[in-house]
Amino acid sequence: MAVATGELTELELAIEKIIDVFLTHAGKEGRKGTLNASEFKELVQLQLPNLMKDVPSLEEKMSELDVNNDAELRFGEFWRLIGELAKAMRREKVTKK
Ligand SMILES: [Ca+2]
Repeated sequence: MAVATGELTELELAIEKIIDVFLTHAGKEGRKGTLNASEFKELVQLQLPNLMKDVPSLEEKMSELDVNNDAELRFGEFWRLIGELAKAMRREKVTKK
């Protein structure tokens, strides 16, 4: 797949934003490319306070996402969360109509 050099579309920018947010938080401590528990917690508090306000335990959520059980979230693991939140958001939009 070609890496875009031209001006990014709205959707492309949205994807890029998700990656940027992940990398910013993942790079704060420990391994640069993965989120540890405290990085994950901070990312959720700062960037997902509305969509994740009903999640009872971030520790549980994180271990559910951490499929290889290394106590870190790789981008692929984090991406599952984005997928879940996107589905929930879409459902809400549809039912509100
Ligand atoms: Ca992991």
